[in-house]
Amino acid sequence: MYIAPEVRQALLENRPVVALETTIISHGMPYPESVQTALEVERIIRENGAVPATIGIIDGEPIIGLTPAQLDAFGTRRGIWKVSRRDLPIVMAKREWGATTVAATMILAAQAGIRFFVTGGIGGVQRGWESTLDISADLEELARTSVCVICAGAKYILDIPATMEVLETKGVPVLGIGTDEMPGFFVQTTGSKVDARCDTPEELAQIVYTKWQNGLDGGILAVDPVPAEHALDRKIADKAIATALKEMEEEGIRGKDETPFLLKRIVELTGGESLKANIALIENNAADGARIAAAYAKLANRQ
Ligand code: PSU
Ligand code: MN
Repeated sequence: MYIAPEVRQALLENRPVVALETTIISHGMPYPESVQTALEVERIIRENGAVPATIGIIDGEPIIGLTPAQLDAFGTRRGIWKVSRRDLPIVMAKREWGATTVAATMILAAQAGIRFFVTGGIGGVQRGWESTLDISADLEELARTSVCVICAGAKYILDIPATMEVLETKGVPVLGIGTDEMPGFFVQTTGSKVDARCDTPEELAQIVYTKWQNGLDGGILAVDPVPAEHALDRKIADKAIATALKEMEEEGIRGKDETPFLLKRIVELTGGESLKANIALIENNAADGARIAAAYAKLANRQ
């Protein structure tokens, strides 16, 4: 593992650091918006008092804190693996390039000593899980790895009530950032309640700190709805999603290819509106994540 000097220094001095993933760059958004957004998100994290550390695997080596040139390569290079927990040893041993999902980014962040991680949305329980058992590895990782993930919820095309049940079973607190409801990625609400609402970064950081301070290992999910002015119109979203799901079925797309396929088709079918929502929500999450990490550092450094 290679940790960029700026990130290493911040960790040594117990200053706030926020991890970022690369799957969203390589498989979640079109180029060049993918890389432009990645750079903007890093800027917002700095502006709000933390050091950004985008994580990816280059020639088999996990890199904690990619340079702008490396970020660009994650947007343009072909054949980059989408890496979740099970893929990590394969990509590392084969010395391949890997874009890390929420699960893999959590693992590498925790190994580097980073406790906060900002992304767009997490994977969850897919509809039809009763027959396919398609449940994102992101949920299992939240159960076992002590990182707080700040995002805009999970796509509401997933089975959200089932996703919330899995999070409950696995003991993952779901904290609403200024909201009582689980947001649905590019829409603001899903009808499922969060476990607690937090109206300030300090309030949220206090719960995170209390969990880990008391031996309750494992992840925490902090969710903030997409800003209202960028939320997708539900009717337009529903129509695009129905079409994309039908095409996915017809083309026989399965497993790890599902989420990238759906995200790409929904961008096309909404005439780019879902991409605008995706960019707005991750930028919003970046500000939250940096502030929460900074509030946590204050608590942790008191001792
Ligand atoms: N959901 C989104 N955008 C994304 C992803 C999920 O709205 O970019 C990415 C994340 O990297 C997440 C992964 O960890 O997809 C989940 O993939 P799967 O559903 O195959 O577990
Ligand atoms: Mn899946």
